[in-house]
Amino acid sequence: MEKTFLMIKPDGVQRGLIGEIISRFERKGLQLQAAKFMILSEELAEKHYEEHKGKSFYEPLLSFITSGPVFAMVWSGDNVIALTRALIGKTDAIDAAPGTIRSDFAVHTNFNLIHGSDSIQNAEREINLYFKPEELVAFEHTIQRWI
Ligand code: IDP
Ligand code: MG
Repeated sequence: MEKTFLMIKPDGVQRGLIGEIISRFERKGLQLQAAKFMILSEELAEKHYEEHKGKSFYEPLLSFITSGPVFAMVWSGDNVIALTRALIGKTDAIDAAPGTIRSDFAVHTNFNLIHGSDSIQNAEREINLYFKPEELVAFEHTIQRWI
């Protein structure tokens, strides 16, 4: 099954939205594989956002993402990357469709609550940045046959 890396950013943690956000993925029928509550080092933040190096928002993004704890997760499911990106909504809250996480809770692009991988390659890269293979929990998610 496809896997993705999702991370509730420091604003989501500070605003008390961990439970609200995770419940949306649970109710969708996706499967949690790993989770970690942590503060990103400068080094990890740079690796995570290396594709944005040089852009105007890169430096502020690094200080923001390392400014407090994040909740990093791996989720799996059929089409989990596209499905979670759809539940998260567009980067800018103004463009995010109503009912998405960013539309429901975010106001500014730089405080958009959650990160989600955008491709299979990036998902694999990001999962490996944050988790060791043995930290992914293999188990039978018994409701899968109803989803
Ligand atoms: P995504 O999170 O929707 O995949 P990306 O384009 O990959 O969006 O950008 C990564 C993160 O960088 C965004 O989630 C947001 O926090 C920040 N960001 C992107 N564009 C801007 C911008 O124009 N202003 C401020 N922050 C931005
Ligand atoms: Mg992105």
